[in-house]
Amino acid sequence: MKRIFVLMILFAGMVSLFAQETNYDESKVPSYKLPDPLAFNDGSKVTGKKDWEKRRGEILETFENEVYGISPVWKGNVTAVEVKVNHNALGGQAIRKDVRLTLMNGVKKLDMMLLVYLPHSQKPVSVFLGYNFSGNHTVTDETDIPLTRSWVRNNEKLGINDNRAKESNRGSDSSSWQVEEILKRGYGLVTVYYGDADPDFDDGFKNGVHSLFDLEPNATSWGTIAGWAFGLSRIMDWIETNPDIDSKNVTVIGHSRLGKAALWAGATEKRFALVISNNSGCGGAALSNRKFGETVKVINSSFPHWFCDNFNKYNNKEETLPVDQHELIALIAPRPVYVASAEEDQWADPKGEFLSCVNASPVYSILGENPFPAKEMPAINTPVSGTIGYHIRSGVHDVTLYDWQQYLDFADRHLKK
Ligand code: GTR
Repeated sequence: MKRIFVLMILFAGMVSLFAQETNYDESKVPSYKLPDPLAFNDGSKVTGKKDWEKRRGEILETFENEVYGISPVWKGNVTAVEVKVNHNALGGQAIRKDVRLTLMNGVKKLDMMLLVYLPHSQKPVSVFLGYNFSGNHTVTDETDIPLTRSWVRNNEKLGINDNRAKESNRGSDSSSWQVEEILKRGYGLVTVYYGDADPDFDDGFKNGVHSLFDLEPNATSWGTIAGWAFGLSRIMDWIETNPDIDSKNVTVIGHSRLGKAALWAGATEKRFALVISNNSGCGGAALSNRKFGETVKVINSSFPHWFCDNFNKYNNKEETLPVDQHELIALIAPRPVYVASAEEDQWADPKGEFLSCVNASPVYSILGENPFPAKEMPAINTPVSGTIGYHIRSGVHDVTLYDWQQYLDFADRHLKK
């Protein structure tokens, strides 16, 4: 009884925290001045392409120290075992591989199970690489994809109440993946359950990829988003050794919290040729300075493990942030990046996501890339693109066939196939 009471008070506290702080009114967005990606920390200007690498280093370091934390340098190795190969997957449309990747750092090791779908092709294929939310077995309804053995979030809709994946969950997330469409367009897919890389709960930065290192936690310790990004880099290590995949044309993609991870992976790992952020919102593509929808304080309170502890300094003080999220996109330049919003996903601040593209554009221009062509939000379901692409789709927080069609078109325009 006492516990229920405490829980009720906690819940009421959370509701009032969110109620007080969530702004959905454009007229209440404070006036703000964004940090200039083309000005060095000492105030001097980036005058051309030659200055960019140095300025990029400054921005990256600030994001590491103040937002996502510092990921350790990887000196370990990655080995892979093809646990199962089916040349006749999805009714003959694809080759499917279940690959166990083992990350080893001295005696410490971590397994990640990859689900790989490749079109039948005479040459190495360009792939989309991204984490899934509920296990590889939820990506298609093939009955022999191993169920994840990792911790999964309890989910009433999926009937999960013991943090374990269930047979009945097979295919439950297939609409987010559109595997047939991807294959039809000549691309492959590499996906892995995000909890294999780092389980999504606060354990003081210890489990998942964190367990591969002996690091004392401090204010700049890498959070879970950085951990997920690190996992994507290790998958890239394996991709580079795989003759079936064109490692120079890998797109990293993620939805929501995993969109934040995809952007940070794209920023920290230049081997990713193209980056896609689907509805990534606060701490992803959305500008923090707008304080619209989810804010820095709210995200740090709900998900203390996603960012480094220093990020808490900016709770309700976004205007003091030395970086904002347009600079996260700028870190990906000159590589192509696509940001997608959804009209009913106001929590993720679609306009803030759009404005990040607008404000990252000068960096693309100075590097000789096509500028972002819009200054005002485009109409619903009307993509705009230069080397940065953007759309706002009708509907809710999700990844849909429409989103995938835009990503595939964008990849066709920017990648070599
Ligand atoms: C929400 C969170 C968002 C977003 C989302 C998701 O609860 O506030 O930042 O990441 O989860 O990942 O689905």
